[in-house]
Amino acid sequence: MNKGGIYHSLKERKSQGKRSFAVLVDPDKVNGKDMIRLVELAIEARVDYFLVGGSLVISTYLDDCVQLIKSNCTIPVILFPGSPSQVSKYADALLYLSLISGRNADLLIGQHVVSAPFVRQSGLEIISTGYMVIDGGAPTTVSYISNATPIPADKSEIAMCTAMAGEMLGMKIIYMDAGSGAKRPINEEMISRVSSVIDVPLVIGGGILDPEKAYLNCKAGADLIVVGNAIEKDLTLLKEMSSAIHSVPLVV
Ligand code: 1GP
Repeated sequence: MNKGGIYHSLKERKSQGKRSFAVLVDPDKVNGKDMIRLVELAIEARVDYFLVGGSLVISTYLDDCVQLIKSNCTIPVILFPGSPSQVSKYADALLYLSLISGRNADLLIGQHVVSAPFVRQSGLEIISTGYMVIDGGAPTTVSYISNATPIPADKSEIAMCTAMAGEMLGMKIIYMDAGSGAKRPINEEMISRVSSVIDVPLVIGGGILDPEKAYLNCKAGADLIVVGNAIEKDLTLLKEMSSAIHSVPLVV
């Protein structure tokens, strides 16, 4: 895929009113055999993207994991790094995350400054991402590690203003995350209100366990749904999840 191609594809799908589905893979949690099975099922289910990363990737498997996916399918691989070390030149793109819901300068810009030469050298397509952590009912790894207070789930106004600010600062996508394994995924009211005030693609993830929830999130305005844990536990969900997301009526 051309440089810029992933973002272009996301924007294109959005402009056609299509919703997209990404499966999140944590390189620490999958072995090679499981990965190949996951890729086979993802092809069958017409998954749109793989996201690879995690808050605490402690393995050296990142390159291997990305290469394994790339050598078995054409589904684009986007890095979702939990730390600046999670860069693999074998991926197609990288979400360059700035934690705009927090007030931790290091995660807003500090780590970016340190990793900038390395990230640029990777040659990856860089997608600047306004990353917003929303309270999912339990402290998640991301909120603990980032030492940042999530946006309360019932404060849609804060989420709206944060997303607007991110877009006006030039971020190409907004990612609202209740955190991996969240007890409560992001509610539709917040998704709908945030999506109504931004034009860039809106990514939603964290604690989505069933196809119905994914469908409702999309109807509320999510452009890209990210699911990790639920798929890890039950691979058969892939197909249903994907069909639900892709069956949402087109909105242009
Ligand atoms: C977390 O949005 C992702 O960053 C996915 O969360 O693992 O709960 O699906 P889950």
